[in-house]
Amino acid sequence: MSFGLNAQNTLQSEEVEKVLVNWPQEQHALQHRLDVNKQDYETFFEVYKSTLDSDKRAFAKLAWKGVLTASNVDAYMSTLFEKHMALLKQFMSAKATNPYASTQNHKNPTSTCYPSDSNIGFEKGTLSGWNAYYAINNSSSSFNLSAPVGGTCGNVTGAANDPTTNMGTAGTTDYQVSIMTGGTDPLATAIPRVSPTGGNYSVRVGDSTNPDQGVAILNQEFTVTAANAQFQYQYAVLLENPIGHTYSEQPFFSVLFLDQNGDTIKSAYQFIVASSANKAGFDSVFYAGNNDYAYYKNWTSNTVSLASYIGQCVTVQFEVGDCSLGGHFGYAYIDASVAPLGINEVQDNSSFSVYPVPATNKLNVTIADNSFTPIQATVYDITGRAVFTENVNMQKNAITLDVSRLDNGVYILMLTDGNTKRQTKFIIAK
Ligand SMILES: [Ca+2]
Ligand SMILES: [Ca+2]
Repeated sequence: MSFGLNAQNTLQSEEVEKVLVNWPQEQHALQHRLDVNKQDYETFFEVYKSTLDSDKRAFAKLAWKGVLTASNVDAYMSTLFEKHMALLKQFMSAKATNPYASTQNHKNPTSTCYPSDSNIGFEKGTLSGWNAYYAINNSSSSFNLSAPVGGTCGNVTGAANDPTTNMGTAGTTDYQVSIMTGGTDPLATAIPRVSPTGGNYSVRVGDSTNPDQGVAILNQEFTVTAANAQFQYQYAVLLENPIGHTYSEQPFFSVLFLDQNGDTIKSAYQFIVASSANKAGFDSVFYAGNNDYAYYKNWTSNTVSLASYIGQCVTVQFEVGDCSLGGHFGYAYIDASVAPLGINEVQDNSSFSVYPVPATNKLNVTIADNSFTPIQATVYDITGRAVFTENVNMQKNAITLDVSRLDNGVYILMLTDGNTKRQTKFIIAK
């Protein structure tokens, strides 16, 4: 940013206007200087919007008062630019420590890997099948949660080792993780506490203002099968908006899927912080307790394909945290469901050629990729039921399966070499 000198040494109003109008472009220079991608930059801009806006107002004020002159404005803007650069660097550094970038650090001790999903939509009216934990948010310039305490919830409503908390309604006590049976959120009354498409029960994860720095974690570890390979979760979230907190210090909502090694499945990862009212899908509501606003998103649904993890014990984990500095809350309502591996979800592996189409008694698959030597085949019907599994022996880059026992229809063939699984569809017509 450079100002042309003018005779009076004061800034001309049109020059000030030009800077204000160009302010976003000035900010974009930051993005390019640090080579930050657009999505990260937009998140940065949302999270630090209050600081960036306030700096813009301060500039305008000083310019109009004549404090900024042609001789000092370039130095002022340069200092401001450096300040914003430092903020952006801090943001990118914090991002590098969140679970999206780091692996193996989010697996909590769970007692049971269920052979299939268990009470996944809470329709038993309990937390049976689920584990709940409580942790402290110690994040500062990077993400840091204390070691979570807790474990299986069993047939009771409430998280293990949860502190007693107050949740909106005077005189009531609640848990870090609680079954919801109806009603609306006490603060954002537009939010039903049970998902409109989630049956009779949902769950609330997190707390209001007490205790401070609380992080609630709810998870389930289960074996992915063709019958539950499409995992759908629904959430409605409320995150108070603290001014002047860094990215990693803010209340957050996070959904993680962990593979059998505890590594984050990155394609399914979601992390949301309270940021600005401009955040897509969010509305704001006044929170009298802190004389500020909370941002909320009403029930939203996401579907995650776990088709590549069939046979693995995966963990689905919801985490909702207060801010790390103290009094700002975060909590969410959550529900979940599963559906069979859908025929439409199956991406035919590009290295496979399947013939004949349709097949009658024999199915042949040639495999163009030399790095994949299948040792086992499993055939699923369209409901996700495994019809048969058998060992296969690849000869001349091809396998042949006896499919004479199958009725007419569309099927999914899953081949594994012991490490990876690949899939394709085939049709039987006799
Ligand atoms: Ca439900
Ligand atoms: Ca709290």
